[in-house]
Parts: sequence; structure tokens; C-alpha cells
Amino acid sequence: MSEKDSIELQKQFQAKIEADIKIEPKDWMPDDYRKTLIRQITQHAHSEIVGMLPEGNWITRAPNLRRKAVLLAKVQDEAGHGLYLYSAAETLGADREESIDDMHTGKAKYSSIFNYPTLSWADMGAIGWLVDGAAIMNQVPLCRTSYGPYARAMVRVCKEESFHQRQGYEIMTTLANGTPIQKEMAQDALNRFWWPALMMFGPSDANSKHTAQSMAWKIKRHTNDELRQKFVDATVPQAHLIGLTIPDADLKFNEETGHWEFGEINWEEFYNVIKGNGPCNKKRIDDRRKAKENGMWVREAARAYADKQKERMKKAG
Ligand code: FAQ
Repeated sequence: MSEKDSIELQKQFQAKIEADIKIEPKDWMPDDYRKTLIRQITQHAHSEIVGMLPEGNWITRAPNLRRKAVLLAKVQDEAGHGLYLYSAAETLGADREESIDDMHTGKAKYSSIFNYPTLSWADMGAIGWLVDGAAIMNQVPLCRTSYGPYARAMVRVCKEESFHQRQGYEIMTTLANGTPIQKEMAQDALNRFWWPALMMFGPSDANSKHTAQSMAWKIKRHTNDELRQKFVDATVPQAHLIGLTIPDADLKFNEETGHWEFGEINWEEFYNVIKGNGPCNKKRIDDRRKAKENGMWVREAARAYADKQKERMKKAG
């Protein structure tokens, strides 16, 4: 392609972005735009799949049949989200198996939050309320992201996440209004998940290497700090409503700005977890690797069956 053609394509691409016209799989796009999307979408997919593990841990120990059925459905929803997202990444030319292997070797990341253990039933409430709550805050704007297949996948994902958030808050509300021990369990889960939930939004804007370019391409619509603040503003009153305390001595409402000011995040812990040294990183990757190995025969059988069917159809004309 001549330099003139390439400049023209670049101009057309930028004009579409400015006009909020979605970029579709067959459209021309800059290599770095494609790479950034593949990175973000596959990491998002990995997060959904690894995110099934901490809650999966409690399916057999849910306190009653209703709670078990709801949790089972929620964990299945997360699997579905992972699958839409891998499909969206495939429209950009990503190879699903390679992407998954990149997560297993540590080349690709997944959300830091899923490297924390789930120690009690109350953690199911805290995850739904805080983790799905943070996920929604981040993902609602992604329904307007500039890449069509990612934006469309996010619409359904957000509807489901919003149900997840409510079921988590309902668990927390029940526990907070229960016996003193149940309330203590809810508070303990909030204490352990609050700060890791704030870390889900990524490094502070000053240290976020991808935000500026991703905002210019309208892949991201808000910065990490903007979304974190929105989450804090929405969640603090919810904690107060059910009589729980946010574990932050510096938390205070600023009457002038109308925002909740919060304390300093432990960034050392964040970077440590994303480097692979969180409490459960090794276990999570081991579990995913084993799942891939154990499921190999199913994929091979399905592939062999599909090949046989194709052969039969060819023979039948
Ligand atoms: N954990 O320059 P930035 C869910 C990495 S889904 C691990 O700010 P960017 C559903 C980042 O990748 C949760 N790594 O990057 C559910 C980059 O590393 P790289 C997942 C993190 O992309 C609920 C480096 O740090 N959601 O929870 C984290 O502009 C319940 C520099 O960061 C999504 O993935 C982190 N927290 O902004 C499932 C949403 N933060 O790639 C089950 C889509 C940052 O250069 C149960 N993704 N990093 O090696 C995004 O919106 C963005 O990618 C951000 C990061 C905001 C996560």
C-alpha cells in the first residue's frame, strides 16, 4: 500500500472514531488499535473465566437450595461472558487457544481481584456486591466502546452483571440484618474485598500507560480514577444503608465536590498481585491449566465428530 493510501485510511478511521461510528471487523484499523483491543478483550475474557473459580468454590456449600441455584446460574453467566469476549477477540484475528496459553504462561493478565481467597459464605455477597459492582461501573461505558463486537457483547454482559450485583447486595443485606455472627461475617468480607475491589480499576491515572491512547481511540470512555471515584460514591451509601463500615479511616464526604474522599490504595500490593505473587495466583493458574488438560478429550472428540460429519455430507453430495 502506498504511503498516500495509508494516510487516507488513517484519516477515514479517525473520522469514524470522531463521529462515534463503530469500527467493525472487516474495516481497516491501525495495527496498534487492533493490538490494544486484543490485549484488553482477551484479558477481560480471562478475568471472566478465572473469576468463576472463587465463587465456584462455594457452590457445594451454599446455605440453601435457592442460594445454590442462584450462585450456579451466576457462575455460568460468567462463563458465557468469557465466551462472548473470546469470540469478540477472534473477530480481530486473535487465536483463542494461543490467548488462553498466554494467560497460563503469565504473558497475559487477568483481573487482580480473582487472586484473593473466598473464606466464608459472606464472600459470595461481597463479590456480587463489590466485584460485579465494580465490573458494571467499568463496563457500562464499554457498551459505547468504539469497536462494534466488543460494545455489543458488553450490552448483554452488563444486564447480567447488574443482576449479579443485586444478588450480592441481597446476601450482604440478609447477613447484616442477621445474628451478630452473621453481621460480623459480612463486615469481615467487606474488610477483605474493599481495597482489592478499588484496585480492579487499574493503576492511578498518573501511572496508567494505556489510558491516554485508549481514550483517544474511544476504546475507554473514562479514566481509571474517574471510574474508581464513581464506584466509591455509589457504594459507600449502600454500605451505610445496611449498617456496615467501609474499612478506610480516611473516608470522608466532601460537601463541596459531592464526592467521597478515600485513603491511599496500597499500590505495592496491587503490583505484587499482577506480577503473579498474590495469595491465590498460582492456584488459579494451576486450576485453569488442569481444566484445559482435562477437557482436551472432549474438544478432540467434538472435532473428530465434526470432521466425520463434514466427510459424510461431502459424500452425500
Ligand atoms: N488486574 O494502563 P492500564 C469481572 C494491567 S471482569 C490485573 O491502566 P488499561 C466480571 C493492565 O492490563 C474484570 N491487571 O491498562 C466478574 C496493563 O497491563 P498490560 C475485568 C491490571 O488496559 C465479576 C497494566 O496493568 N474487567 O470482574 C489491572 O488501559 C465477578 C497497566 O494498566 C475488565 O477487564 C487489574 N485490576 O486499563 C467475573 C474490563 N488493572 O496489559 C466473575 C476491561 C490494570 O500492559 C465474578 N478492561 N492492569 O500487561 C479495562 O477496562 C482495562 O483494561 C483496565 C486497565 C481498566 C482493567
